[in-house]
Amino acid sequence: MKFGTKAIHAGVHPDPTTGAIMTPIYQTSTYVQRSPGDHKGFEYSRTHNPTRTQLQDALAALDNGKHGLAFASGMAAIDCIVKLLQPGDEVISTNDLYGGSYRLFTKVYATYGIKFHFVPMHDMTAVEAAVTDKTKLIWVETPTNPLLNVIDIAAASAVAKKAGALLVVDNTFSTPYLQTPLELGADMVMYSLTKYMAGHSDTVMGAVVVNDDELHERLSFFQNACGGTPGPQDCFLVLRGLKTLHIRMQRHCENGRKVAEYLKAHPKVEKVFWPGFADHPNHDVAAKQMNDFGGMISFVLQGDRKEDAIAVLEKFQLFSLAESLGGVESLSGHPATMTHASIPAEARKAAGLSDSLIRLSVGIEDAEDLIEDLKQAIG
Ligand code: P1T
Repeated sequence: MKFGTKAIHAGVHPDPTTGAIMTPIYQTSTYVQRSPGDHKGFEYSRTHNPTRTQLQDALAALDNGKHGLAFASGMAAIDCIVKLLQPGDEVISTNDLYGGSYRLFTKVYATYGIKFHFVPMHDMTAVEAAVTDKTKLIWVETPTNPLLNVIDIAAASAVAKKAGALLVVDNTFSTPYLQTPLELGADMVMYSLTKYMAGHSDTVMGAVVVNDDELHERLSFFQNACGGTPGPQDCFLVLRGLKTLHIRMQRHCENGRKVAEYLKAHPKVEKVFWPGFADHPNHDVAAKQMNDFGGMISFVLQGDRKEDAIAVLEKFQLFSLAESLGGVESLSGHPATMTHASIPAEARKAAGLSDSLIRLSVGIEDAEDLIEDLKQAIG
């Protein structure tokens, strides 16, 4: 089945009692049993809920994976993955990643005795150098948030396999419309569903997709035992969002290209970060592992001054200044003070994240209007 057909049909089926074509919101915490243990597969909604089951099946199908697991947020999904580790284990993570992931790693799990190495991953040299006999997990985000660095998933998988470590790809920026990491050798794909997957800035959720049965069992145990599960209404909203994922992503990519090209040609813009440019580092890897280049763009103005960036952010009319990304509407952000403020200034600097960086999530409005907004804001 092709992607667009799967986005609409995979994992979901008409309600057996009424024929309702849309997955009902099973707003229930529990399920009646005829006799202890004699039930219809559902005991308690933290463990299983039919709306969530259909979403999990849809997510697995979109990534060409076997098992999907949904969580109350992207962070809850990451939290569940890190729970696979033990004190003394080591993780190698990209040094350019969502600030909340960095915060969870360094402020929570590092205090439990797990060691994190943050390294650049434009090639695998630094990753290979960081491998020890304690390396258990390699954490990749590609393209990265917010610098849009592209990491070679197949190359990372080769390093992980040699090290005997699991490879996770945070696929939030790409979605399975643009890339399917399990097919490139990743063991787990992780999402903030809050973003492109749900697509309408109306819910916070996360997910993990895997192929391996045993890994699925371990993650399901933590999903239930720790309880970071989503409610059925949120699952319904993501199911609805997924039905248009392919159409939205197509337009995000088209608009992303137009905005990136406009910014690149602008005399007041010093640098534009977008993997679709032929001179973007690892553009060839992006062209190989992605179907298109996405709608996330970061840029710095000439002179690289924070106050100039803030002045532009304050002038935007259509690019609303807000955290998050991947919704139908365009958003702008200032990573240094917003989404990445929890990364210490030194670590941000080392990763190349300047205090004047502006991040755009290009929505699916008419591109001409978006460009008009950039024109009036940048001048
Ligand atoms: O916000 P939540 O659904 O918990 O997902 C966390 C998360 C994980 N991974 C990536 C790549 C992300 O971008 C995020 C959340 N990011 C933002 C809120 C943001 O504006 O960048």
